[in-house]
Amino acid sequence: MTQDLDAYWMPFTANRQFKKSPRLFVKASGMHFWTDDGRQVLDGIAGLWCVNAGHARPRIVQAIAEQAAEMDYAPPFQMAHPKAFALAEAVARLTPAGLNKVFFTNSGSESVDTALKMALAYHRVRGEGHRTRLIGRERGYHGVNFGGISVGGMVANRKMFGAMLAGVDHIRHTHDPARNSFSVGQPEHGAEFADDLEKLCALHDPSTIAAVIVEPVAGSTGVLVPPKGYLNRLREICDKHGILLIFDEVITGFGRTGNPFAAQTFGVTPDLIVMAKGLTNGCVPMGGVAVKQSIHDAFMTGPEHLIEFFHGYTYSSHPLACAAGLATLETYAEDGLLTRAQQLQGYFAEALHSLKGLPNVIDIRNIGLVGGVELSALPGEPAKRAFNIFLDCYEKGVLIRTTGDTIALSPPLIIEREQIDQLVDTVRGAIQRAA
Ligand code: PXG
Repeated sequence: MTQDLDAYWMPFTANRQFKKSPRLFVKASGMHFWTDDGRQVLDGIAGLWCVNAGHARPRIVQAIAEQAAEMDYAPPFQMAHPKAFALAEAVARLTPAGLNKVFFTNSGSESVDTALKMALAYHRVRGEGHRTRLIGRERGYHGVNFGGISVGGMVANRKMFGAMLAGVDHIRHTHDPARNSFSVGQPEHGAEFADDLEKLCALHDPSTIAAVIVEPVAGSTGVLVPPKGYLNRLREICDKHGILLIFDEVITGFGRTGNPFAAQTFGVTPDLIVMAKGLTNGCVPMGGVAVKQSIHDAFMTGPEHLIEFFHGYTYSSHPLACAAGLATLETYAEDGLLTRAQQLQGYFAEALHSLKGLPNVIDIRNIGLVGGVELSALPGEPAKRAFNIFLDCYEKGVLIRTTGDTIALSPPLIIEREQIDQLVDTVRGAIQRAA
C-alpha cells in the first residue's frame, strides 16, 4: 500500500482504524467487488443498499458514456432536456396510483429535505400556514441534512449538531423484541405504536402538524419491519387530521421488498415518496420525490410566469443521472428485478433464520431481500462484536453492513440461491468465531 491516505476525511468511517488497515475496492461486476490485492468479495449489501441490479450492468454503463459524450450538462432551471421528462414518466409508472409528479435531487438527504419543504409549502399555499410541525420517529434515518436529522431519530447523528429544526416531535419506534423477536416477515404485535401520532395530535393540536415521515422499513437502525397494521393505522390518523404522510423509501424503493415500492408491499399509499439509491442503481448520484397530483396542483396558481416552488439543485435531473436512471429502470424491467424478491424471500428468510440459536444472536428480522441479525453487545463495548464480524466476513470474501450490533444484509436483487447460502454461511462462521 503505497498510496497516501492522509488527505481524505472519510464519511461515516472510523478513519484511524481504516487508515491503519485500509480496505479498498478497485473493480465491481455483477454480484462482486474486487479488492486492490485482487480478492473477489461477494456484495451482500448492494453497495450501500443501492446497486439493486448488480454492478456494471452494460446497458447502464453505455447509457452514461453516451450521455456524457452527447450532452454533459444542461441547466435545470427554466430549461430542461428530454430525458428528465422521460425518467419522471418512467418513475411515475412505478409509484402507487396517484403519485404522478416527480421532483429530482441528487441524494436521499436532499430528497428528504425537499419532501419536508414541499409539505410545509403545500399547506401554506392552501392557506394552512399554521401547519408547521414535522413528526418523525425514534430510530428513523432520513439522511444527514438538517431537516433529515431533525426528524430522524439516530442519536449519534444528532447530538453534535445543535438544536435542529424547531417544532419537530417524534413517535416511538416499533422495535419490540419482548413480543416480536425472531418474527419471520412482518411482526404480529405493535400496530398500536401508531397511536403515538394521536397523542401528539392531542398535545400540539392537529392543525399545527404538517407531515409525518417514516421509513416503511427502518434500514439504518437495524432493519425494523413494520408490525402488521401499523402503517395502515398511521395512514388513517393522518387522513383524519389532514396531515401528509411521507414514506422515506430510499432503501425500500426499487424492489427491495418485492414490489417497486414498499407502499405497494404493505398496501398503504403515502402522499409523498422519497427515493434515491436504486433509482440509478447507484451509478450516478440521484434522488427524487414523487407526490400526489393534488399536492403538485396546489402550487399551480398565480401568474404563470412566476416560479411556483422556490427549490431545486444545480444538478437536479442531471443528464448523466437521467440517462443512468432510464437505463436502470429498463434493466429492472427486463430482468423482472422489481418483483424478484417475492420469489427469493422465502429462501432468503429460511437461510437467515437458520442463524437462530448461534451464540449471541438475540433477534433476526426480514422482509423481501433485506435482513437484520441482532447480536448481544460485548460487555462495555457496544458495536464492537458486530464490527469484528464485519471485518471477519470481509476477510472471508463477503461484504456485509453493521449498525450498532445488528448485521444488515441487502444483496443485489440478482442474487442466486447459492450466493444466499455463501452470504449466510460466511456470516454464520463469523458469528461463531466472534463468540
Ligand atoms: N433516507 C434513508 C431511509 C436512508 O437509508 C438516506 C435517507 C440518505 O440518503 P443519502 O443518499 O443522502 O445518503 C438514507 C441513506 C446504512 C446506511 O448503513 C444507510 C444510508 C446511508 C449510509 C449508511 O444503513 N442510507
